[in-house]
Amino acid sequence: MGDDGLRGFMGDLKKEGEIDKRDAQKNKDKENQAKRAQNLQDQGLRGYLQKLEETGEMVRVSKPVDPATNLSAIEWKTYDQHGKATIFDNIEGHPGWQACSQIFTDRTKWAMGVNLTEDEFLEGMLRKVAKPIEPVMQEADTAPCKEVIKIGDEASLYDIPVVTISEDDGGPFIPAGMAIMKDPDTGIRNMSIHRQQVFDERTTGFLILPRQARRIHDKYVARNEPMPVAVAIGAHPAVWFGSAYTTTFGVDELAVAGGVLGDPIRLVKCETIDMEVPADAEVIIEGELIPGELRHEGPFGEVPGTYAEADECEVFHVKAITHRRDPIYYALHCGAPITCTQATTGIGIELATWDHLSKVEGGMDILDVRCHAAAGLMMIIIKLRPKISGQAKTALLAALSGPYLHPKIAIAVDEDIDANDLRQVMWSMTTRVNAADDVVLIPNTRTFALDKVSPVPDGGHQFERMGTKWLVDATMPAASRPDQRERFARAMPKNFDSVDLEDFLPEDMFK
Ligand SMILES: Cc1cc2nc3c(=O)[nH]c(=O)nc-3n(C[C@H](O)[C@H](O)[C@H](O)COP(=O)(O)O)c2cc1C
Ligand SMILES: [Mn+2]
Repeated sequence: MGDDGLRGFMGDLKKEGEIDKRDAQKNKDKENQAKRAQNLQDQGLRGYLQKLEETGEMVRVSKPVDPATNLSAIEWKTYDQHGKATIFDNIEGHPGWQACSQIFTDRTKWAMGVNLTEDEFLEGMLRKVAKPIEPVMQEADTAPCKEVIKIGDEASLYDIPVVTISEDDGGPFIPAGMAIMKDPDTGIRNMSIHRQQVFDERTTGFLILPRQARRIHDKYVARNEPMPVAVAIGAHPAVWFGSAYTTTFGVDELAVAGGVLGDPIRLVKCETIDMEVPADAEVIIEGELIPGELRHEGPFGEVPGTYAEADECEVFHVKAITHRRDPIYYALHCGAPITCTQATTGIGIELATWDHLSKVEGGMDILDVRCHAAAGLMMIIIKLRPKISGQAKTALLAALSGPYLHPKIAIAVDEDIDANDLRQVMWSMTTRVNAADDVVLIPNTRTFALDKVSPVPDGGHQFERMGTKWLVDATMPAASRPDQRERFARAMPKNFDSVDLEDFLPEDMFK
């Protein structure tokens, strides 16, 4: 159709008032879209933070804080001494930004984040994880993570309140980036977390341990092509879980996140790379890794609570940064326990172990699994009701040869013990353990890559550690021996179950 023809057609429409109607329809569509956007389920971090604040699980810090000198100690001590997460709304040098920390430090907070009760947490999460839901695409101009877009030289990591975390860290680190990349052979996405030491405005380190992300990176190196990576910071707990969870190679962790959320994760296209990112994220950093480029990085306070020594790692080049207008930076703490770092991987270890144990001996009475953040992920407690003699030891052997290498100490406690309460675990270890019978050492087995006390075998890589696994059976005699079992009952106060403190203590203690 030529110009004249088009004008003629427009003229005809105008005559009938069609254009006005169409404009009205367009406006209505826009309104509906905005309404739909408002009705969309929250897939960001904010709903969760609000919940934490409303339930008293998080404190707000409005006095000025400095990411380079004191933010880290404030959030760590706040959790250590008060059991609470922190949100900072007055960060020196970063007007308009907020930062949150210690938000996933225990099962109480995790359960709140994924809408489960603590009691049903492990089974509930396994049910969700088993049903991944593929993400869906959303228009970029409706995405909160695109409210501010900075490309190329406009983008600066110095805008973000990146924290210098532990005393001897090599510099400020972004430890909570959810890195989304694609397998170049299949185009299937992978999401995982990789610490990034900030070197300058547009360059960071990018540590890739030998897991799936490393497998994908190796493919780009073999092709001699740069690897595009989008790093999302601050999203819904389900997305955070997905990024830390190890699933089958080729399963998109954003689909796992959708399963945990019970709704498809909405994604938007990146500005400078062929990648999709969660629309509701707080911050997105787009960039790439150049094949073969390595740079000195570290030291860094790591999961066990000791330092990973300085070494070489890959280099990430920033191409763009997009974020919300009033962004909240997730200043995750990695270092001496207890932090989100241990408590996030800990959830994965608990789930995998629970699942693994459900198949041992055709199923046992497993009641809880706790991978204690306080022990740097290297200890796991199995709570079970041993039906027959020897069963606890079988469970412990399985727990030490599950999908994760981290636990080197496994302790079995009985049905009357709270596996989350280390005081009760210790009590079981003194009153129910005769070490000659109940402790077994298994030397020369593989241990956690960052467990410094486990030696590296001759000629091995620093991450190939070989140490001693040990199991401790702190259960009572099995249920098949009721007479013997009774001898080990805890001497609890008279009418412990029926006496209610609220009937006797001052009311204000229960507010
Ligand atoms: C807080 C946190 C920080 C992590 N940092 C790193 C890291 O720097 N490098 C790394 O390779 N893995 C790191 N991980 C572990 C991986 O993100 C995790 O194992 C992930 O599931 C691996 O995914 P993949 O199997 O798809 O590669 C970290 C995990 C957490 C929870
Ligand atoms: Mn993966």
